[in-house]
Amino acid sequence: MEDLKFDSTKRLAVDYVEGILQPKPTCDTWDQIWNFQARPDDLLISTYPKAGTTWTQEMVDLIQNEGDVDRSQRAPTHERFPFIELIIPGLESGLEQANATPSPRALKTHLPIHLLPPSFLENNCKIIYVARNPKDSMVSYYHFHRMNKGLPDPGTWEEFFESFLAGKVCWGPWYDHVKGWWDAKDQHRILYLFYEDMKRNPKHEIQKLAAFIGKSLDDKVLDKIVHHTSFDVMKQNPMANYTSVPVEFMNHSISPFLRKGTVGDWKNHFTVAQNDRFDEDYKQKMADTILTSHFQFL
Ligand code: PPS
Repeated sequence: MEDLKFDSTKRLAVDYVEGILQPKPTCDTWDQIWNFQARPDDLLISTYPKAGTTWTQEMVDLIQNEGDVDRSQRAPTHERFPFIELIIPGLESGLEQANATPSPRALKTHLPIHLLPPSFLENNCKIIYVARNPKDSMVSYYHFHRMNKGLPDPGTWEEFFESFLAGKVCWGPWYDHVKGWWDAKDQHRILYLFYEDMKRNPKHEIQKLAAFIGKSLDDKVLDKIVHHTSFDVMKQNPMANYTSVPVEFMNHSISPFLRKGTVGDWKNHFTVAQNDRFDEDYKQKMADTILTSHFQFL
């Protein structure tokens, strides 16, 4: 870690790429990210931050490896799935990692669809998108900012609440993100899943993922994958819980990466006034989509 250029006592600065807030190193490398060359057999997992990306990655890896748990523990999540737009000075970038990975690759992004490198859609890559209800996403993102030096200081909960509603958080407004990917899903090979469905019936969602990936798995393997991707088991798995990331970057004693893993934790954070304000704003921003019927949190 000696040649690390990232000063972990400070947080990364942020800037904008086409109106979307991003960590500054991502903005500075934007041309390369935009020109990233996807390969036709790439599988991309795309989410707004904190939607259940890591959970889905673990499911996908175990599906691809037919439930082989030892194989899924070959490396931490962030090495098994290069995060294409993640640039941390002094560390191997997501682009470098992806370019060095042999096919077939499984990759991660949080980019809104209009910032997705065009080669993914040009190559008709399979894409898995996961959405989580915005109230729980906001709460999870707040705690993640607290423990992760790669993101700005979130300020108080009240301040972060306002930033989230204004879309002034990294990767931009939740609303445009989920709607943009939803609108694209029928024109491209996009499987659109929901965190709440994964909680309610993980086996069913794993079956959907397996069918999309093109793997036929027997019931015993499916049950094994359900078990190994449960919150409690993943929380203890150092290859899936981000504890392999140096504490200078992610401090799990402030807030663990696998924090609660529940639906409805927003009720422990939102005041009545915040909830009213959120619902009013949500109604306006989501008036033009049927996607709202999937978020039963109100
Ligand atoms: S990131 O940083 O954007 O990639 O984070 P992401 O993985 O998308 O989201 C982290 C939240 O997902 C929860 N999580 C899970 N929930 C249920 N079951 C399992 N197995 C699981 N694994 C991760 C994780 O706890 C974060 O949510 P919160 O609400 O903060 O607990």
